[in-house]
Amino acid sequence: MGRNGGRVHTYNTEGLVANGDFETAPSNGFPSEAISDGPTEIPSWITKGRVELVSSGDKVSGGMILIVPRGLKAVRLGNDAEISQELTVEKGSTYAVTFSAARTPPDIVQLQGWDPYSISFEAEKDKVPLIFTNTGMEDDPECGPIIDDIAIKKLVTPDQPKDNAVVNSGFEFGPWMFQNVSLGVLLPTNLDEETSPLPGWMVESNRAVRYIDSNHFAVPEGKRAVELVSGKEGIISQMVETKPDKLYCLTFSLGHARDKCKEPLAVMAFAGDQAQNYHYTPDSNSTFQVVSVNFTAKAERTRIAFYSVYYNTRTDDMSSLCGPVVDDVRVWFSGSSRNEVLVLLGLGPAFWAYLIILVLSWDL
Ligand SMILES: [Ca+2]
Repeated sequence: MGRNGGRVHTYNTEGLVANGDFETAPSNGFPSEAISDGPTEIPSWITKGRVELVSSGDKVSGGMILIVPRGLKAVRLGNDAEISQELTVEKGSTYAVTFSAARTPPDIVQLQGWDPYSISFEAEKDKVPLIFTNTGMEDDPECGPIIDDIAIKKLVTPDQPKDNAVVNSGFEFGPWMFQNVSLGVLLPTNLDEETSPLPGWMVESNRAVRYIDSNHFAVPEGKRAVELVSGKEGIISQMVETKPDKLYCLTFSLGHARDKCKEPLAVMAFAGDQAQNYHYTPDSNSTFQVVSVNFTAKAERTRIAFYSVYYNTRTDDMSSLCGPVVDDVRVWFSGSSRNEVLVLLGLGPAFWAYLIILVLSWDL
């Protein structure tokens, strides 16, 4: 780890940044419950303004007891306060930063007051500052945001398979997720079009979608999927390569995350000249169904996009946002034999491999 006196580069590539969970004790110990007047020392971080280390179990505004997602400590940023540290990265690579944030008093509309988020950036230098600033001006300085669990992951864009025009079709490539955090990660609107915490995909609306894992949610394929939690305001999309005037087939898994989300669940799917909504009506033994849409491409690139038709909430608290799950998105050239493709799709996902080989051979 470069502690032997040599100048060994330690790249931040995956996992917590230095003291990203704020559990490292300052040199003179953690401050006592009484708020000290002096600046708080937080190992590995540079602080500006009123930054406090808070502890799980502390009383926060409104008499609520603070619960920290992992470990015992987190930081609260007062008005205009800031924490920063320098990350060592690889110039030209894209990274996602995952962090948990809560507002005090906890907003009951949010899940348990805490939500993990992820944003992405392309490294323009080998050293980049990571800065969290509270730009809010609260009347009560105790109402500043609390931040915890800051992690980084270098993003890799997967190779595109020959039989599918969709990049990262199963959402398996994405931001860092903590194994024991059960809330998924919210992906807000992309800061710029070029980078996304979900390689290949864009969150192009003003509300977030949730990236979920199979440890805590029902996921149709692999270990990751996307839950559309913000109705029409949470849109994921991708531009896929197509040939104009050719017939294509879009298929995707439409599922229930098994997170007590109140039905009905439905997605609106867009592909080329098609825009249709699909209700979740699976077989009794499954948490998802496979939906297919035939469309004609109009250009060299075709936008495929999904949003939730409804604004769903969980049945247990009637306030936490949830929604339909989308996974395993595929687009392929379906030649001219539209009817034959439809018949084969009716046989279900077990025949995927067969179907794809068949379509490719038509293409030849
Ligand atoms: Ca998946």
